[in-house]
Amino acid sequence: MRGDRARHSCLHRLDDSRPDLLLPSPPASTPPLHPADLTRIQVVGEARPGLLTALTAAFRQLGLDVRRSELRKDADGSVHDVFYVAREDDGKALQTQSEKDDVRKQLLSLVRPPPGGRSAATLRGRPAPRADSTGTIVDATRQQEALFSLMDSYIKNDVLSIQQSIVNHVEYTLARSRLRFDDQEAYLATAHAVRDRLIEAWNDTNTWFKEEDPKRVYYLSMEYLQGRALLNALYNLDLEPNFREALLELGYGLETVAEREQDAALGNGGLGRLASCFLDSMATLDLPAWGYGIRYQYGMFRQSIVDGFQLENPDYWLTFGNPWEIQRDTVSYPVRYYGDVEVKDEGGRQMWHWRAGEEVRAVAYDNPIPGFATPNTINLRLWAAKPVSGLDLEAFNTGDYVQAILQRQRAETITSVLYPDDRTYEGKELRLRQQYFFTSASLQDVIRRFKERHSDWNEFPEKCQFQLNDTHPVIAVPELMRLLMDGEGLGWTKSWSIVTRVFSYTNHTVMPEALEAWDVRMVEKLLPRHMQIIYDLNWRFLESMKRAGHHDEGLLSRLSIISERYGQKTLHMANLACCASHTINGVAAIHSELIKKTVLKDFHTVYPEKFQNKTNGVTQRRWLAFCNPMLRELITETIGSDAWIRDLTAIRPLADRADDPKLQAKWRAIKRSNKERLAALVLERTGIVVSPDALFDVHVKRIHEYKRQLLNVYGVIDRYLRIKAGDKAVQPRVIMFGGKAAPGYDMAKRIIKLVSAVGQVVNNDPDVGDLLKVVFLPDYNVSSAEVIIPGTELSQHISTAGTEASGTSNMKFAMNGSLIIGTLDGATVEIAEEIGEKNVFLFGALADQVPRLQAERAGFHPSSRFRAVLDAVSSGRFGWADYFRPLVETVTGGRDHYLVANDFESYLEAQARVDAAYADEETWTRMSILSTAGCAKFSSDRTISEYAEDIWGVTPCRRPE
Ligand code: NBG
Repeated sequence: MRGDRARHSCLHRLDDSRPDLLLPSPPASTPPLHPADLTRIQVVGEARPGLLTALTAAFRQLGLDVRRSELRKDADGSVHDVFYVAREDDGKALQTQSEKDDVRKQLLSLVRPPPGGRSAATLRGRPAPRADSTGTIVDATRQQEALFSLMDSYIKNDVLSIQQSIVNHVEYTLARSRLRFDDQEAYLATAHAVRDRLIEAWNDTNTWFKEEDPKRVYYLSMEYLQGRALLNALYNLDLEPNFREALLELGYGLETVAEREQDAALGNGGLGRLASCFLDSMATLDLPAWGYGIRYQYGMFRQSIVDGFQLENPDYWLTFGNPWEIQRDTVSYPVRYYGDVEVKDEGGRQMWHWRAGEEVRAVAYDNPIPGFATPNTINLRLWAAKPVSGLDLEAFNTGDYVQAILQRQRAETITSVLYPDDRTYEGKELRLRQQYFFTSASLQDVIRRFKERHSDWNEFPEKCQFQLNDTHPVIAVPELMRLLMDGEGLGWTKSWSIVTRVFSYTNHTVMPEALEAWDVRMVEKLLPRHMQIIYDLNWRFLESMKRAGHHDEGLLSRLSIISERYGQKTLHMANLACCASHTINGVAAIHSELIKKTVLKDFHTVYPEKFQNKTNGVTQRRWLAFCNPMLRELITETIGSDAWIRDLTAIRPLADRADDPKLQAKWRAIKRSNKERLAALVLERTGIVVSPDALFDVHVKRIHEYKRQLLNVYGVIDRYLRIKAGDKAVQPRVIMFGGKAAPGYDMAKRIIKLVSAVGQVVNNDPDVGDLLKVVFLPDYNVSSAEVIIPGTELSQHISTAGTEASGTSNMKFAMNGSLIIGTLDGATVEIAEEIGEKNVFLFGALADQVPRLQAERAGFHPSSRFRAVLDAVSSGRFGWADYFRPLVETVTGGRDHYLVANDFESYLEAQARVDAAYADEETWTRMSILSTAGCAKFSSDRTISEYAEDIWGVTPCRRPE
């Protein structure tokens, strides 16, 4: 049961001055039972993977403590297992017949008859007489067995057992002395101890899925922004208190140890983090789901700020090894590139043979993803590229041995680095190689799994669904066609009918430049067979459109998967996705409507029924319950239940208490304490001292013009100018920025420099003091977000309306009681609906006004305040006037595509409302409580349930506990 603390004893300190010198002592609270008090249960049945864990779980559920077991597996595939059990509570054996029947029934449901054809296992409790080996129960009372140990059940989770796991890993995994290990080693050993427990759950879940063979969903994503795993796993497995205590007694703080973990940053931003939240929800909801992706050796670059400029440092996150993954050398598939295609007549049928020019192997690395309050742990399978085994003798024989080795090594570069551009698309061959690499390996893996149980391909769509996370994995479409036709020998029609029933596509942006498109010549060279399939597919698709009555040439050419301009052909992945997918979705209501009118308009014309909305969500576990433990306790105490951690709709009643002064006081105290933690982070990362008395105003996300960090910094300058002009009545504020700029994104980098330069001036101006501080927090990532978000009072989501598909940090901030200043864009629209517009500081042009305002911007006259801000920048008040010139020019002279000047006045006015509200503690706290209470909709559990129901048609598959 959750929350049940296992009994424990501990490792004693021999000498307090040497906290690392430890000696085990026997468990205190396990009374040594006389064997006569035990019941002997014998199980005879067919051996199968997971049987033992299922049996031990069943014992646990029945309240029976297995004190000893003897396990035997025979060559004929049968097991003869004997368990000696006692009641957990009073230690007595099974007393009544009905108790025994219960146990018998439960265990029998898990056992199949042994292969020899004998009847199913018979189970009887004491005091049945000991029987022969036919599988009946033997009375243990007459057995004189003094010493016994528990073997082959789940690893125990009492504090002592945990300590032993940790110390064992120090010695046997890390090969360090158990008497001396540092924080880093403590982390690694702890992680391994958790991993052992995860693997049990993960193995059993996979076995269960295999046995049940449900319809499964596979999430295909180039990015996963997992962040740290340790605390999340401990909370999800309900092991946090015992691990905390175990470590404490060993002399280590859980938080300190957890801090040593490197973020797994295999993603750029929102899209990758969404994939990670989805995995958490899929596991928690018991869905038979797996994630597939790439095991990059270098994740998202680490950002440092030197003299106000962004520097990119490589993130070689695997330096100290990664305890969370399981390398599976035996799970590997060939992935091929280049070469040519030959067509042969085979039995009157044309068969295509791709003679590839290069082959690499995709090797699986499995990452267990535990669900919360469920025994299920699902899998994130990431692929790494390795050279093919076996030597290319020809190359080696030509004499250039070293060159031949280097050539082989090239394979590994495929998965070496994550592309750090989140939106701008560059047609780099390596990226297409990556996309093909992971989708091909994933499809081969799924097909292998399918074929283990099935031979009828018609069943494939009933067993396998694939979600395409943006256009990145869309090359999976022709790859599945190829695998079915060239690999499995299916015809075109049948293959296409399968393909169109298994894929669905999520669009994450309306920016046309982010929709991937490839130079056909490049694809032809890299994947010649796929390009053939795409040509064929496109021709058939356009013919089908004509048959369906679409004859408009313009429409047909816009639908075409391949376009041609000035003799150059381009392959449009979004078109391919739309034509093959049974469902297409946007990620917030406004976004799903917009794509129908803009980037996917033509597909909406021809396939209106394919379009859906699935508003994004975030996992309230990582993003509220775990990163904000004090607020978790307060919420639970206030509404009298922690059910909201599993079902966020249960948080709604919190709203009824928003005016309660006692709750408000506690609410404020928690925010205060989280602000202090954030202030400490600011000091550590920037050397800037900020006062927790000021309003903490935060703008963290990727730096992008459409996200309008420029609007914020111009607002900061206006505030500074007002203070300088003598307006000292302003609300003291700390304004923090954070986020990475794509390395080649010049404007974004200039914005970072401008923030730093403004901070330099403002923070050192004695006229300003604590009235205003401006901070650029370097290296924003998942784990810093876990500190920043709980400590924030106001967060900014101020993209030009219609440009942010959804946003997900808006949800995280609101959950943590941060108020939002924002435009009616992305999911902020729905957040405002849920928590009430008057509890959100909304401003700016609406999405449907934006196109007109953009068209009219040549005639727009900015306000005098806006002009004063630009003058300050241009005149060099913050230095670097030349470097900042493009930042001024981009919002003047009729350019200002993102309407910074247009929205400026309205933004300042909203900020003035913020100041006024903040001055009234009660109003502010009330709004803050209502923000948290209003977030029920924004759990990724809700989002994933909708995908499961409306798109994938998959249902939960929970393994028995
Ligand atoms: C991003 C959007 C966000 C959205 C996330 C997750 C890309 C291409 N898109 O608004 O910009 O929240 O996807 O859907 O990264």
